[in-house]
Parts: sequence; C-alpha cells; structure tokens
Amino acid sequence: MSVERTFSIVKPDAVESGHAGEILACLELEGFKIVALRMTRLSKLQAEGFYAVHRERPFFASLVKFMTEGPIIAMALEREDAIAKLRELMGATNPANAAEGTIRKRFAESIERNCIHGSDGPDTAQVELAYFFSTLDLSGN
Ligand code: FUP
Repeated sequence: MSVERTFSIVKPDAVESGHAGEILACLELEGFKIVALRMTRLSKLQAEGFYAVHRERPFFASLVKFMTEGPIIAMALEREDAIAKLRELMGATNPANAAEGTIRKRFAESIERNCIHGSDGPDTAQVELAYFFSTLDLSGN
C-alpha cells in the first residue's frame, strides 16, 4: 500500500451545524494529512459541474441546491491507501446504513445531507482535486 491523495468536502450541513472542526479532527486522528484546504461557497454551475456524473439522476437538482446552500470546506488529504480509507471512515452514503463510529453515522442527517464527500477512485480523485486546487496548492509546501 502506498501513500496516495484523495479529495474531500465537508458539506454545507456540517459547516452550518458546527461539526466541521470535529470532522477535521476525526480525519487527522485517522492519519490523514491535510495537504490543502479551502472554504468556499459553490455556485450552481460549479456544483452542477462537480456532480456532473449524477446529472440524469432524480435527486440531481435537490443535491445541487443543497451543495450551494452555504459554505463548504474542500480538502486534499494524504495517507496510505487514502481513497479506500476515507470511504471507510465516511461510512455508507445513507447514514441509516452507515457503520457505528463512521463520520456519516455520527454527523449526517439523511442520504442527501450526508456531511462529507470523498472521491470514489484514483481517476475521480485526480479530477476532483484539480477542480478545486491549483498545482501550486497541491505542491505540499
Ligand atoms: P457517495 O460516493 O457515498 O458520496 O455517494 P454517491 O456518489 O452515490 O452520491 C453522491 C451524492 O449524491 C451523495 F453524497 C448524496 C447524493 N445522493 C442523494 O441525494 N440521493 C441518493 O439517492 C443518492 C445520492
């Protein structure tokens, strides 16, 4: 297993409810290094672009509305096996099905308002990191 990078978002629900700090602490406790971090608020166009793979899904419009309702925290995270480990730590998409101790079990309200995003594979991670961060941001300095 080698050191890899993944992309994560603390979603608007968690920022609004004041759980962002706890979520970041949880990531660090699990060995994730924060390589880059930015708080921003997505425009409709930016959220639609980020979730473009879901464009045809029935929940797309609602998801875009949720993701633009307030600020988010975008992060580049690094650790061994980061992509799979973050998915494990996040828990299932629907918090009702998420394992005890996972971030979604602890902090998410619903399948839509599920507090955290994590890339689902190496190709997605690369695209998502570049969507939010410049080469300079990701240089590790
Ligand atoms: P995940 O990778 O666990 O974030 O889940 P998906 O990529 O399948 O879905 C992306 C986001 O779409 C989820 F985080 C929340 C939203 N979603 C819904 O709102 N309803 C659904 O039925 C499925 C996903």
